[in-house]
Amino acid sequence: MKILVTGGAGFIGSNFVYYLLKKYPEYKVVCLDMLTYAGNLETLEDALKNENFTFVKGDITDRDFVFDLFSSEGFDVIVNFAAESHVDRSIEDPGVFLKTNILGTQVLMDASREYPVKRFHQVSTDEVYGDLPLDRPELFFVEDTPLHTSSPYSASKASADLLVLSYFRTFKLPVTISRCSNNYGPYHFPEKLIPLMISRALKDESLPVYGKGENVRDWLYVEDHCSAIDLIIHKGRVGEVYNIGGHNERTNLQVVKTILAELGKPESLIHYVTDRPGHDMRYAIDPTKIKEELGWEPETKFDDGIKLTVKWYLEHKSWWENILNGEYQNYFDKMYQDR
Ligand code: NAD
Ligand code: TDX
Repeated sequence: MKILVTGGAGFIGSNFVYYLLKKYPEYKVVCLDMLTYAGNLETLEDALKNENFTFVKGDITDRDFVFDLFSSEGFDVIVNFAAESHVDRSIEDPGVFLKTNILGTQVLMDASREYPVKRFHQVSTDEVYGDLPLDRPELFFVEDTPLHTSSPYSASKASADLLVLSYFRTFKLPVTISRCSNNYGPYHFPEKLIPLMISRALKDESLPVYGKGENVRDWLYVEDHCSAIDLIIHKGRVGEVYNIGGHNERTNLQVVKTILAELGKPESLIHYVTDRPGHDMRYAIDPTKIKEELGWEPETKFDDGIKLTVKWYLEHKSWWENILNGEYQNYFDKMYQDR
């Protein structure tokens, strides 16, 4: 079995690469990643020592390059993680989100038709469903909840989902889609809430909480996302969408306070800043379908996962400090200086 993991130098893709190499020592894994600001080859240092792993630097929107790669490698399965993934950046500059997330997906699917694959799996997000109100805790996203996006990021992911389903219906491309809730864990880029708060709290810097901090996210430890995708690509039904989430809803303020308690830092570091435009209120996944059809169960509860994550960031300071010393710093100043 030869699997192409696009975006494998990013947060979830790299965790998936390690998951595959460990669980299936006989599989060949190829990672295609352009190494944007969010891609970090250092993350794949250990994978690069494995003879079943190959890294290829390239852009999923580069049709000639992608077709040549598919022609020479002959992939069985494609798992498309490659994307622009940060909502705040999509509000600053939507163009690259549309290019990578929509057109990049099209190029990968066209190549999958030309050089047939057994499965094309699209890694999507719960953000395609929009948000839920805070005062209706009984509501959850199910697979046929209407798409109702808020940000250019989520609109680009929803567009890609529609395109993927159209390739199933029109061209019979054997696709699956997963829509997962917020992930956290090792190698999470420190512009996203949890690693941003850990890395800043460790330096006693202020922690920018948007609005009142009452928005709710449904957190899933990244390894549980990997095990769900593993099940879907091996046992999922083609043409189907699977929601992934573990019922770990927390307000942003609860998350930040948990991190501060774990690090023994004071809550006075919390600093309320202007809200994100169009900020989604609540995400909450109903994972019944993947549980009943494929027997998926998440293993890590939030209270344990956040401890593991804080420990990982404490033990891997050089990984995130290298990022913070680079281009990311300019980005942080631009986003937060007038906030
Ligand atoms: P990330 O930003 O950490 O990583 C994205 C990776 O894609 C990077 O390595 C980057 O270099 C690569 N990439 C970007 N543009 C590319 C291009 N044109 N060609 C090749 N590679 C390119 O993202 P992540 O958080 O790991 O998310 C991975 C996927 O999972 C995304 O599709 C995202 O929409 C989805 N998702 C993320 C979450 C979450 O909580 N982070 C939740 C649900 C779904
Ligand atoms: O500095 C911050 N302060 C803050 O209050 C940041 C970066 C975020 N927030 C809030 C905004 C959100 O309510 O925390 C919450 C989480 O924010 P992000 O980490 O930016 O994640 P989110 O917008 O929820 O999107 C994430 O989950 C779904 C991923 O980035 C997406 O790629 C995924 O599809």
